[in-house]
Amino acid sequence: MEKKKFYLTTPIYYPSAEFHIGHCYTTIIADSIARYKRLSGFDVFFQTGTDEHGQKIERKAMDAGVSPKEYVDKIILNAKDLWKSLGISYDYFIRTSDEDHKKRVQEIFKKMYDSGDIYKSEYKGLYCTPCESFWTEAQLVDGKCPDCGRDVEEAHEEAYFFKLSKYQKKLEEFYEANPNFLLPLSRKNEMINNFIKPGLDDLCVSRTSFTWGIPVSFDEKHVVYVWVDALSNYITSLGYPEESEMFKKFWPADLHLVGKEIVRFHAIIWPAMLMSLGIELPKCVFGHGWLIIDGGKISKSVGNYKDPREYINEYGVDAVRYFALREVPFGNDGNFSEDALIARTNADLVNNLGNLVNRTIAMVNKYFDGIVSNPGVKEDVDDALVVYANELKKLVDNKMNSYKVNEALEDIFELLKRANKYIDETTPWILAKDETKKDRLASVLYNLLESIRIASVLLRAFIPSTSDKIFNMLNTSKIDFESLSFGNLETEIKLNESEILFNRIEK
Ligand code: ME8
Repeated sequence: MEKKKFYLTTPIYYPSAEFHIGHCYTTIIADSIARYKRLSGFDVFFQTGTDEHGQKIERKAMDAGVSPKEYVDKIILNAKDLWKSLGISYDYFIRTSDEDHKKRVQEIFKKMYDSGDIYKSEYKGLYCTPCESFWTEAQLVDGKCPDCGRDVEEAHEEAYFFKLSKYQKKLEEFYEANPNFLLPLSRKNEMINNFIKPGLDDLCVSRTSFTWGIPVSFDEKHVVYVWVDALSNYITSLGYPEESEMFKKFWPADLHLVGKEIVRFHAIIWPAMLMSLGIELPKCVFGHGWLIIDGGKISKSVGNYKDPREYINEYGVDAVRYFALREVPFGNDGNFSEDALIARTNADLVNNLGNLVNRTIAMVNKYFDGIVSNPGVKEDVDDALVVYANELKKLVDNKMNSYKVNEALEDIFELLKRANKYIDETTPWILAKDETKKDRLASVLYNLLESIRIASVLLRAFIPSTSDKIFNMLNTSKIDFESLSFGNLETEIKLNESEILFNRIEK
């Protein structure tokens, strides 16, 4: 049977400065969803990349005394290294400076022009350069850009426009018919009530004031508006507008994961562009909240952050991944601090997971020379553990299907909590004193190992290197989704040396 496909994307980030923990946040979550989908049998295409054009980057490069391409190349090299150190398993990294992307964007622009959805006129308005966004007077907050709070500049120039207004009604109908297109639901209401219903203005989609961009193929003094260039990445990477196998197989995207500040582009402009091109819309846009430092958004331009690799080096990759995935209810804003990361690591990874694994393995070594067996001596107290472990796959699958990543992790850690409690309830060290209880003792330890294994199989999506270490200690090959029912751990095998998974972090 052919596997079901799953195509998911992160935003393509601006390589205007080095990436920070906020970029890691989206990318780690996307990575975990990609890993989870692969684990549960999907054929996954996971894409990330960089959004390289526009005046902001042109200016930064000029300030640094290098060409825009040289400027971004260096940042991208570093970003790829960061993704490597975080274990990001992307299938494709798109750069908007790629030649085939540029050619395809030109074709997309031309298609919309030929169909009459793009026309030439003159633009007058207020432009926020850092955000690459035009605003109307009414949208400003205290006279400043509503997204970043900085000054806007008056701009007017000959420009091409996209007939966004034409798609207002169609967008409303689309939202009506696809209630789960934009998640969480609070963002959908905001889009519909604050943006779509009040009316959509046509969108200025070309610029003549700078050159670092993709030229309009039939009018070369214009470059394509950076958001049209950027949004197109989700289809140019698949070969669109060519008739490619990749496009046929993976489009429409199943999930565009984005931060809440760019939901507007993904929930209005992008769908309207796709309607204009006559191709299907993505299945879901998820607009997550922000990581906040000291009450403010982490920001490249404010510079209130460290290189994320410092956290990885200090606390380990899985501590950083786990924090990003678990700390903040997905969709909400949440605080990032090293104290919070330390507290989370100590409570969950050191206490619940690490101690459980090391204690259990130590007991199997001590009482059975490391040999696993399952004589099957049951008691009522086992039920709370075994029944839950068997249900866990379904629980996690439900949570992951609605992208409640932090709740999926909570459910997995509930199994580990129960296993810790089970040690207190069954007191293996007391069973060990009574020779007649030997089979019961072996059964108790088997139940613990099996709970650890089941949790670790699911944790492969989230903290993969920790799962690998655990599988190695358990000396098991039962690590896939199909093995997720209680009783699959091999018996009569010897455990490997145990290693400490997480050290308690002292501040
Ligand atoms: O917007 N908390 O690029 P960008 C959580 N190029 N997520 C954060 C964050 C924070 N504090 N800061 C950044 C762009 N992010 C465009 C996108 S897509 C066609 C074009 C994440 O470099 C979050 O995903 O400004 C946010 O949407 C994205 O980085 C913005 O990255």
